[in-house]
Amino acid sequence: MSIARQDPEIFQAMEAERFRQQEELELIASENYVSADVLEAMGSVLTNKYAEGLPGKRYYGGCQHVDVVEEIARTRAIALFSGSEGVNVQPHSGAQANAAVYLAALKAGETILGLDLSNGGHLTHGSPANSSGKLYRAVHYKVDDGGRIDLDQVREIAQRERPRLIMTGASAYPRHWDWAAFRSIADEVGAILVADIAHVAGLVATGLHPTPFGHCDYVTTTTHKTLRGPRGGMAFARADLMKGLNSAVFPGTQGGPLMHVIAAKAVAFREALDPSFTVYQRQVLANAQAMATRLTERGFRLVSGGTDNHLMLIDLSDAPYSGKDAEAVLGQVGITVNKNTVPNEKRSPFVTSGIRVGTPAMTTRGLGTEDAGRVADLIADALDNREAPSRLDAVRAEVHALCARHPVPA
Ligand code: DSN
Repeated sequence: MSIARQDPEIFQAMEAERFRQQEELELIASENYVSADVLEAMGSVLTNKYAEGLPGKRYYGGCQHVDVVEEIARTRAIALFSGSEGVNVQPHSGAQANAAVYLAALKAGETILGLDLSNGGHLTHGSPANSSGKLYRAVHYKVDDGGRIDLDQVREIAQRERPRLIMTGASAYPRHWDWAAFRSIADEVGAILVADIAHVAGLVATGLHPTPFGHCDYVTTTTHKTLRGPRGGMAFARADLMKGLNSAVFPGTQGGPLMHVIAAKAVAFREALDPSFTVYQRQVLANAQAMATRLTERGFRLVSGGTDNHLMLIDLSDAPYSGKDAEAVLGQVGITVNKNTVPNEKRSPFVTSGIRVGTPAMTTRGLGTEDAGRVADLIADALDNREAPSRLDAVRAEVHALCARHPVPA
């Protein structure tokens, strides 16, 4: 690597990050490890190319090869999600995909109804801090006391507020989405229905989570969470809505597409079409079940009492420490999680009363259900002994040994 000689500061930071990823147990639910092939595509000469427009209709010359790449990416994305009709693979992120859908579907000031941020929703689903909450009038539904989406409440809010668009999907929701029920609510009030499946895309693609296709007008996702591709996004739409969506991506919200990332998306989609990807996703779910069971046995309360997907939320509202404290303690023993708000949150988003734990990354490095139960014990041991340095040292040693037995694949 010539960066090592030419730019040692950057090289050292990159190597330190490589080491961190190898030495620590990654339980952030939205992260994963890509394959060497995906990395190779991202580090390719395709980054040199401007290709504004779509395959066959570009604003630049010399696009004949990147056209092939983008066409393959689109074809594979459609093949991956049964029932999908059209896709734009250019969004640089999930946030960009959502911004493009809003631009395509809404006029400024129209109402969107999405899941409340502190109840597991996403900033781009109408938070006042995000353009979705500034350009549009945002109203929100919440989860019920059992931590599940209350469809009667959604219907009641929808009938009162008459949203032009209903957003579904979440950043921190451990249960299945009932898109058929949301479709009927959207139809009752004449709303457009959108699913943001960023978290569960890999599960949806493999039939292990209900699919929004056939129910939703638009579907957005990131490509780097359970889908295990490069950092990026994409947006699907019904065939008749694709022209508007394509213009909303470019020139509406983005300039030139990142062709190296689109190549990496295509490579990841090929991997996800392989039967081994379904085996992987099944293990992601089995590991989440094993962790949820063991954490509960160890006395932790999980929002909604468990999980149907790849993540769980540990509710620390009654604990003598915050989500921020828990994140820091687990960081000390080499377990990476993120603090997270929980329903009825009393603390600020910088402190929080919960942590979010997910299994996609640990499953990619080969940990199985027995390991997942043990990881839950290590989390519990660390939090229960957060003020006992020697106990934390012992947990850290076991985490390092576990990581050494399961190297990061790429
Ligand atoms: N930041 C992502 C997550 O962690 O869920 C959502 O965009």
